[in-house]
Amino acid sequence: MTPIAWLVVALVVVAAIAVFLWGRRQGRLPAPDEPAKLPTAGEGAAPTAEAKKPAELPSAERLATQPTAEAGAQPAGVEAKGEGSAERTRDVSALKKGLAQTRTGWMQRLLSVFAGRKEIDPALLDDIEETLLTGDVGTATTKRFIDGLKARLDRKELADASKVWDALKADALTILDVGAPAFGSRATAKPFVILMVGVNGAGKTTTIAKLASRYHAEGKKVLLAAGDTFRAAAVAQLEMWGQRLEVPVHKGKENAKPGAVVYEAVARGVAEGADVIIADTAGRLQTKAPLMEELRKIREACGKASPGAPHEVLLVLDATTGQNAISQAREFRETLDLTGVVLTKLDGTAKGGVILAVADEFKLPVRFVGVGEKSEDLREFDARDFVEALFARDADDAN
Ligand SMILES: Nc1nc2c(ncn2[C@@H]2O[C@H](COP(=O)(O)OP(=O)(O)O)[C@@H](O)[C@H]2O)c(=O)[nH]1
Ligand SMILES: [Mg+2]
Repeated sequence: MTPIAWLVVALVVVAAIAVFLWGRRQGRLPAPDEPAKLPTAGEGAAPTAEAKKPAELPSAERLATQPTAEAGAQPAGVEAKGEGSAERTRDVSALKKGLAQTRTGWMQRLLSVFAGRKEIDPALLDDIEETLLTGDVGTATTKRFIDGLKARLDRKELADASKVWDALKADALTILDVGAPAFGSRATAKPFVILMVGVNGAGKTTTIAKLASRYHAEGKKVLLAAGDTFRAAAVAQLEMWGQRLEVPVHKGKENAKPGAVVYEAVARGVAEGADVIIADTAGRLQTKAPLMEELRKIREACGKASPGAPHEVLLVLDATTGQNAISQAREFRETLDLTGVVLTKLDGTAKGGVILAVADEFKLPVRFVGVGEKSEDLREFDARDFVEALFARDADDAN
């Protein structure tokens, strides 16, 4: 070859490498500011082009590959993201937006307890205690925070008020990181079966749609089970989402029992080679049958259709219901072997402290938090990101 031909070949190779690197960089860019909004039940059934396109979501693969956090070890996801990584910064700032009400409401109030205080006077702990209680943290968890502060004071570990703030933040992280195996650590099962439970209006169906959208965008074969058979509207709502997300929904014949519908759905998923099956359930029954009994049957039906299923049983709790969420968790946990909690509508509360109470009282891992109605507003829970976002002060934002 002539020198000119060599030069042309070299230029082509350099250009190809540049295009490849540019493409990879594009793939890593954050989702656009205004991504597709998930359809709501009231929006009519006609699928729109916008809704058909799955919203850009963080990788569901990450759910399955996160390292298992052992009790007392670093919170899940720390190794996956790395200290100060761009991904962590992005997650924290998105969470801050979602937690805006809590941050400007309850957390601002907590921060104001410290304003102008350098010394630690006896009234400081009283003020902190009162503020924690107003944020839905609950009496037991508030006591745990205050006892922790007192013990540090006795050990003379807290030189000034700012150290008290840091101690609260550290204790919040300890409470939220319950040391459970990462979500999806059993996602190697095929099909991976998720059972969604919770009272009516908590956000089960919306969360299912958000999760389905996430897995679908990852190229996973998803099947939804319409296990909330007691309200025709509930089945219709799930079907509408299925249409919009282009994900099949298995529904039963009229008057079919929810256990039977979920059994059929899981069996169908096995036969069709589905990767993920997400089952919706009722939150309240019009019949005399007790809800918990029905849910137990649904759970058993999953295992009959696919041994080992369900791999995750997620309790969906509405953060705006405060201490009610705690009594719901207590009730559901008595009957069902829950594997985690989804806390929805954190964007709709100025308190937000209930998340600490749930994690502390039940030692149940929070798997996802809902901070809005768009698909990317379902955020995979990371205790460190969450605490950073919650305890961020304006001064921290300047960093
Ligand atoms: N703002 C906000 N609304 C939510 C969130 N999650 C669910 N919702 C809304 O809560 C309402 C009830 O949700 P739905 O999924 O039907 O509850 P279900 O009865 O448990 O299935 C719907 O209007 C949802 O759009 C969230 O994270 N933030
Ligand atoms: Mg529903």
